[in-house]
Amino acid sequence: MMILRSSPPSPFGRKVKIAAAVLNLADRITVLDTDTMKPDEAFLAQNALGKIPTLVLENGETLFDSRVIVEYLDALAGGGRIVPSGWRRFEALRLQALADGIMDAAILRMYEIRWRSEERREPRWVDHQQGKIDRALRLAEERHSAPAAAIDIGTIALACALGYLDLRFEGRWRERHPRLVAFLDDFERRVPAFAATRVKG
Ligand SMILES: N[C@@H](CCC(=O)N[C@@H](CS)C(=O)NCC(=O)O)C(=O)O
Repeated sequence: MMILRSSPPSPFGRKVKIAAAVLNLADRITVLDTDTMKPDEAFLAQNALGKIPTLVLENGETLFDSRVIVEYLDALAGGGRIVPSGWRRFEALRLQALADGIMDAAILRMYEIRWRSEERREPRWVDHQQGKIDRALRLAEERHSAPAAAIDIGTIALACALGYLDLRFEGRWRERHPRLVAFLDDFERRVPAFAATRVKG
């Protein structure tokens, strides 16, 4: 069995869980809940960065980050399943990078609240991160919101980014991005693992 160190709300962990389900590999992975704020020694030995998701292989090797893990799972499933080849590979990886960027900025906003007392928070920093989220959502609404032709690593990552905004920011993105709402509804219908990995606030 492979071990996935993750936690239920992690959008990057969710990306790996959905990828594993789509590739029919979920039953080869045990998920071990990991608290990155109180990392245990074994976890820090597995990933010096102390970040989730981290995948521990059967031979003891560890893989991180989520992008490397999904590439590995795709290869394990025969290759070219959720990471396409040719130009489509770069389109999918670019969409994944955009969605990961939304998640990074949203997580930094959360950490500002989690790690800093109210009087030490920096509104300009929060606005700087929110600007990234707003621009990326606008681009995704314009260019990447058609119902996914294929379920690949780009559309899986986009669904996870939107799901994280639902979880942490009360789904405020929905008001201005009707095409992304339709994209996510369609994704959820086609990928049961999306609903199966949803956590409530
Ligand atoms: N680029 C990484 C980002 C992973 C990430 O930011 N994980 C967060 C939780 S969702 C984390 O581990 N944070 C703990 C920390 O930064 O110390 C990936 O794709 O896996």
